[in-house]
Amino acid sequence: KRLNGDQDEESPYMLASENENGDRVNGSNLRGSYWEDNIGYFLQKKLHVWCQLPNGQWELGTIQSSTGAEASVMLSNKKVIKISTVDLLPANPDIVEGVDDLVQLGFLNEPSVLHSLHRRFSQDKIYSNAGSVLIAVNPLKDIKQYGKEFIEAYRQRVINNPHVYATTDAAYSGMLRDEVNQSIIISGESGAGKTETAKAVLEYLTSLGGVSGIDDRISRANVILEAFGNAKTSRNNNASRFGKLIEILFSRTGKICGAVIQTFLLDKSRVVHLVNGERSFHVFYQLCAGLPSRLKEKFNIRAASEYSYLNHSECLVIGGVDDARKFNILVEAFDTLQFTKEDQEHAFGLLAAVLWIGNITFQIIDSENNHVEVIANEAVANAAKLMGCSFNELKLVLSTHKEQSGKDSIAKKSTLQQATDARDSLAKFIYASLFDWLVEQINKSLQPGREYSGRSINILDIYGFESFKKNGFEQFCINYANERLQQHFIRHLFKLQQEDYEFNGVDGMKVNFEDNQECLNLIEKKPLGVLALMDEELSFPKATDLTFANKLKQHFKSHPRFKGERGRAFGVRHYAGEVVYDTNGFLEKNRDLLHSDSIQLFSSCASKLLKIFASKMVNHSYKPAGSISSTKGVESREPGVGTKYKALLFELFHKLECTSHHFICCMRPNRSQVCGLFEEDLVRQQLRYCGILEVIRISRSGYPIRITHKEFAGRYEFFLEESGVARDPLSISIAVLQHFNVHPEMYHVGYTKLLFRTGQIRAALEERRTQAMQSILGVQKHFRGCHS
Ligand code: AD9
Ligand code: MG
Repeated sequence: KRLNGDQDEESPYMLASENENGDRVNGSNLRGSYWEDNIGYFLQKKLHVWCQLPNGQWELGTIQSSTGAEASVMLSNKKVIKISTVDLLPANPDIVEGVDDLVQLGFLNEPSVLHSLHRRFSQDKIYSNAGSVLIAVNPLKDIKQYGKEFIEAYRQRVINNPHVYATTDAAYSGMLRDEVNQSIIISGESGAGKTETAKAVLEYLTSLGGVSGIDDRISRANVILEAFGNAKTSRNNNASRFGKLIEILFSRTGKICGAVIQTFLLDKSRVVHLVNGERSFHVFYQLCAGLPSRLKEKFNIRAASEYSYLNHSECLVIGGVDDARKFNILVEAFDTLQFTKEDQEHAFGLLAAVLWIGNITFQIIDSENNHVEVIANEAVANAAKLMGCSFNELKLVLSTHKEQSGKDSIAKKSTLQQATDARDSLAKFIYASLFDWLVEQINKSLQPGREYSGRSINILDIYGFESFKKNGFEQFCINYANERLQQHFIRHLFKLQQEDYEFNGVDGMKVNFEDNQECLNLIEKKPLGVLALMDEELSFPKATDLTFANKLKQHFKSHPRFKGERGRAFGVRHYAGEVVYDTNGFLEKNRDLLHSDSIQLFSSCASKLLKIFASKMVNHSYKPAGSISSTKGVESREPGVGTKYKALLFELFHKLECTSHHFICCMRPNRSQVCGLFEEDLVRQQLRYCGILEVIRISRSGYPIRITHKEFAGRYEFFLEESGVARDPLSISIAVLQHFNVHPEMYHVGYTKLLFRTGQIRAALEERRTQAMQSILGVQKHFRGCHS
């Protein structure tokens, strides 16, 4: 019935949808009262119901008898149980189950949505629409629904099922039609399939063709970024360790003519420290396995197992991945993007330098003061050679540090901890600078020419929400970025929509959604938020991770999103679950200090790239976090990494604000990264925190398509016989709708916008418009032909 859009007075489906308006996610408020009126109908028609068992799981059953507050229900295994009607929810008939758009579910409740997704997943239908949001459940296997033929079918609209290609096509068509830039925003926890989805988006867009091979260059750029920016974690064999926004630029004719890639906070600590069972960035293993022997000899490259930065996690290979082959693909990508062979060699040389730096060790020379010196071995020699400095220069930088004494700085011998930190900082700096340099070079190669029209599609793919046994500064930053993304999602799908409805005089569009603003306040509020307190510690020389943790506990002891833990730990109740962070290393990572003598060393190195990196530091007048700087006489402290990251995230989401949004929610089907397994509790958790039921509810009861009168009138006024007569856009919009006899039920006329219940009217108008344009062009061509 619902599918047809008409409603039967007697049908319980109508009662359900009416009752549900404004109900909680799992529909718990509706349960009792709903059954008072409808249980007889279910009993008589033997309709399915959902029963919540004591373990929280929902199972299908049919009501056998009822005493009002209690019912006897036969489950699918023929077992009959007695259950309170509070634990029952109406189920949808089989024909409605597994619908493409969850908005079409007659009964909207959590078990129905979950069951529908599960059923679709078992049939390899991993994509479903939830109103304007595309849900993608990671299949963890090749579902054979990608590639040229599928792209063409979606492009020609031969297939209309939900798919990442359909969403991308909607973005592309929207950009051309409305001349508004678009964003495809991909969310989901680690391992949910964001990066693969982003690749499918790119595949679709690049298939549209590009100016002078730019499409191929964009695809290959992704190969480089993945090699240098992804790694195996315990949750994902190809986990992104950086966030990226790719902006695809288009020409007037809708062809790709360039791209801009922006990256966010690389997890560079991974270069020097790995958790057991995880790997460093893929490129290191690819280099060791695939470098041609001439370069292997030149850089003294050995097997990955010989490098301390790689071997300490006891995980050197990923099942099914051929690192040597991947290295060849990487080199092909470098070639396509026009990196010179010389630059490629420089980059590989620096990777080798990082590996050798990791093998540098120290020995104690003064046990009283714990002072150390570098052990002179092949590691120092190789590292110095690859960096283009002398053995002694490198030794000196690693075993001494400068301390400020009044206006002077004095060189002091380092302790083992100081020397190890200096060594690791050097390695992290080289790697992170190399990554930034690569992105810069890639962007140069993707720069558009004069054909760029100003139109673009953004693709956002960041690292997903993470919660490991041990979580550090990196997880804190990653989860903070995901909180920001979640707020953007909530803002666009709920807050702005509701404001729009209110402003345009549509009542009753309130849905309850879980707002994560409170958690964002905990992290980013000034002067009292975790980031601000972390920066405050930069000014206390005696501050430690423990004093920082204690400060947090003192300030946030009654904050609903904060949880004090023992010792150095603290917990945050994130939108996607609670995470306990160990503050060990927080202050040092927030400071991210690079000693001035290291910068000096880089400037004097023969390596071309190191020289470039050092000059960047000098040109950007690098100031260590926490140091006092003065602008126009006002003194302030240099912010730490966390605060700078916050500014970057603000800038990113601000940039996306003025674009038209397309959300894709990726979901992890199980915890074991295996195909075919759908763990309902895990998917339920993701459905809840993404607010999918609320998204469906607002889409179902509302007007998901909203166009300003100005835009609508501008595009369709020409259909009117008396077009061109000076009239306000609102009157023109109404006249157009009346001209086509659109049923008033299908739309709402707001103060600034027209609001539509479905996209059909817009699509039909567009089709008419295209036909009209084609016939005008045809006539013009005909006359031009006659003329010549
Ligand atoms: V993280 O936040 O970067 O840790 P992602 O990006 O969400 O994470 P990713 O795209 O890397 O997850 O997917 C994880 C793995 O799932 C991939 O390596 C594939 O093996 C698998 N995957 C994901 N999407 C698909 C798909 N559409 N088809 C087949 C897929 N396999
Ligand atoms: Mg990823």
